[in-house]
Amino acid sequence: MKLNALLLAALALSPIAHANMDIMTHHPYARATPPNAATSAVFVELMNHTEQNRAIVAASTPAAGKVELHDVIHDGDVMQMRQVEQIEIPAQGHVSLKPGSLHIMLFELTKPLVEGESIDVELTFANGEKQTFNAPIKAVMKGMKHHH
Ligand SMILES: [Cu+2]
Repeated sequence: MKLNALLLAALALSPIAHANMDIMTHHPYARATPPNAATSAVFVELMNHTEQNRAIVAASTPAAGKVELHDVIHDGDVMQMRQVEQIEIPAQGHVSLKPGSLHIMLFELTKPLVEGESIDVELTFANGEKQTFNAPIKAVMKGMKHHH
């Protein structure tokens, strides 16, 4: 705890670190798509280095005409996606957007997502702040796992 407090104090005193490291994005990627696909998804780990709970309320990307925040609910053996109003990141905590769970859903893709390229994704937070990260496009297992 003492070390943490010192570290926080050091961060707070550093204007550069403080300005840029409120929410850190780790291991972002977008799912590569076949040529005619209209949808894809973006996954990322988000770390909240502030003392306030934060929430993503919207996302956008030039690669898609429409973007929604989604979760996956398990109804017996069936996994269904549903839209969520926001994705919360607890103070000093983290949330993982990953296949079979929370994700950023892309609709109306403007072009196929080709492995090796990347897309910019802008997040809008409940407090009005915006943050952009770059997500490399990766080929991952087709669709989400519906069977176990
Ligand atoms: Cu979805």
